[in-house]
Amino acid sequence: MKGNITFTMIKPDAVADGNTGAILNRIEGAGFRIVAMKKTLLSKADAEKFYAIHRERPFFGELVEYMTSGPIVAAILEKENAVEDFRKLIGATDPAKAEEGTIRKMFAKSIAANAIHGSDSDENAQIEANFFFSVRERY
Ligand code: IDP
Repeated sequence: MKGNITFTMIKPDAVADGNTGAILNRIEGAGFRIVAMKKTLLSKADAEKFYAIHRERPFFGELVEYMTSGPIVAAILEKENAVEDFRKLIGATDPAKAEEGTIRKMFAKSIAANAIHGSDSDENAQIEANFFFSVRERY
């Protein structure tokens, strides 16, 4: 069965550039409901834990540095088929390869500073949502 929630972060470059509102507008416009949301600054330990799966990748240090370079906006989103539909809405990891009209095509600067995160599976959506939000923060 397809899950109904996904997790997103508007990444430091997009928040710093003042694109939070425009990105949230596209997310809601695509039919996602915001279940929980917060603006926060990741510590190095937070970023290392969140991206632990990429620990051995050559870009890991760069990724942690970037994700801790400024505040992010984290949110849980609800929609039928949330994970897959949200990945379509944000587009490919590398904005040069992202389709027209996707959030990364519109707002990402590079493969590293790519504006937004979206969970890649229902299981990871739950893990990532639980990393940031308690049950009492979800409405
Ligand atoms: P995804 O965010 O589209 O799921 P992943 O492969 O899971 O892509 O990579 C996680 C994040 O790591 C990307 O969103 C991007 O910020 C960063 N990243 C991925 N590949 C590279 C790279 O080759 N150089 C620098 N950063 C990268």
